[in-house]
Amino acid sequence: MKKQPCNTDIYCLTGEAFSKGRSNIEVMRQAIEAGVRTIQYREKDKSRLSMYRECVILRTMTADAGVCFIINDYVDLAMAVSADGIHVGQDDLPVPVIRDLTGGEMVIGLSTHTPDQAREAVRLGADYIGVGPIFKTGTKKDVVDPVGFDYLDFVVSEIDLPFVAIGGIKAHNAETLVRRGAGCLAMITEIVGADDIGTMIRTIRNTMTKGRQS
Ligand code: 3NM
Repeated sequence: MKKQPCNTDIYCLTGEAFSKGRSNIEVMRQAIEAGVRTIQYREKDKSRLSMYRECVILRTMTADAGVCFIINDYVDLAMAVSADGIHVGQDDLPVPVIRDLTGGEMVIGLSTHTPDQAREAVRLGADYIGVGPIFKTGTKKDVVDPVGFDYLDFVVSEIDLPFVAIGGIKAHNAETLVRRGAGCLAMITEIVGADDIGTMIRTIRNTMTKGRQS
């Protein structure tokens, strides 16, 4: 059965360059231990072989823990390690082509930044969308300008697809996003760059809970 990557509170992406010297494996081990249920492997500058080797290990860790494992960009890598899903951007292979390549069970996520892109994601049959960057972020190269709350509000009210908010999300702004209807928040630097990953995840969870209650 297809996994539901956005059916959780925190969607954690790798980013070894921001991980304070720790490996992706170590950081994700701590995130899984702290209860994160969706992980995306995202590395832009590593060799395909080292990405494959890391993903083999992460696939075992995530499968053992029942965690959803998504791979960014590389359809072949996602298929090679039997990931639960693949996440692509606007300039990648079209969603229906990826669907043909990967077959029925692979979840397909698409990054979107405008209302037109969100509507197109629905039409193309994406399983979920990324909505961002909500705030300014230095983590992604060639990132578009922040979309702010307008685009988030549009998706909450108009788009009938699971989504994950992304871009510059921190413990201190998580509450506001949840209050506006974003149930699932994706983060790189706030989590992988934290001195104590478990404590950071608990802090984010607490602020998200406040957002849900207000
Ligand atoms: N995608 P951080 S923003 C990978 O808007 C990514 O589609 C974005 O990193 C988008 O949590 C982004 O450190 C970077 O800001 C998120």
